[in-house]
Amino acid sequence: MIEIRRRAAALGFSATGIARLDRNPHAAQIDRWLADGHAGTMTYLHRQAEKRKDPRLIMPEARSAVVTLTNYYHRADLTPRSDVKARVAQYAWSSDYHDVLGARLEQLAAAIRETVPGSITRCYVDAGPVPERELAQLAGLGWIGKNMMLIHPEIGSFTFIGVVLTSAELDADLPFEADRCGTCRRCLDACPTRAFAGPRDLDARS
Ligand code: B12
Repeated sequence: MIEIRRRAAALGFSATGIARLDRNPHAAQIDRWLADGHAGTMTYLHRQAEKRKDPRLIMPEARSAVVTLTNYYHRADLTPRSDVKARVAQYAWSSDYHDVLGARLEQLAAAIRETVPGSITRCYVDAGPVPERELAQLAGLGWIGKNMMLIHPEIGSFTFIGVVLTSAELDADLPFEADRCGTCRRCLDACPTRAFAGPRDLDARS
């Protein structure tokens, strides 16, 4: 839907794609990850599992997901310095993204309702039971790297994902099928807490 993409770009989203809502094709990965205890103390992830495995359960009227990326890369000098004891991740350098993107997503949701009269919408950024990376890959926005990050081919992985679920039947984008990580494993080896049990398998207890 060209109009929805145009409105999303005007609102400042870095990229936008559309996915049809279906059962999560990687539902088994969620079960395995939880069974291995890799969610640690995040017990809410166990409670939300059924909805992550089938996002249609979140909002029964929903047919499509409009998925947005927002670039938060700050182009800073990231060379490790011996005089610095602790570093703050770049995603936390700006105002709380839940507030900033939540408000922007509400504006996009209004544009969707305007474009498809009678449709209903619900916005999510990080806090809900939505499989956000999965939906972003299905919406053609990038591939899921070995560090589990959604990687956009041009913007990279320093992005927040925001999702509007809607009852509107929108034309979906093609999923991003390629896995561009190949044999590279630099992210796995660089992880300072050795948190990866393997590719696409982060143990949050590490
Ligand atoms: C719980 C959580 C965490 C936990 C656990 C992280 C994890 N790897 O699961 C902790 C606290 C550690 C964490 C850390 C971070 N998080 Co976090 N987190 C979440 C949250 C709330 C749920 C993720 C979840 O369900 N994990 C369980 C796993 C099993 O599911 P999954 O990550 O979606 O992975 C799916 C794919 O890997 C897929 N899959 C598996 N194999 C394959 C193979 C192929 C070929 C394909 C296509 C798919 C596929 O199956 C999985 C299930 O669907 C999401 C928001 C959301 N609602 O989804 C944000 C989210 C994933 N986090 C985000 C961010 C920014 C971060 C950090 C970078 C923050 C920071 N700097 O510290 C780190 C990155 C850590 C990492 N490498 O994953 C962003 C990621 C954006 C992006 N570009 O990917 C999200 C989407 C929030 C947002 N709205 O922007 N996070």
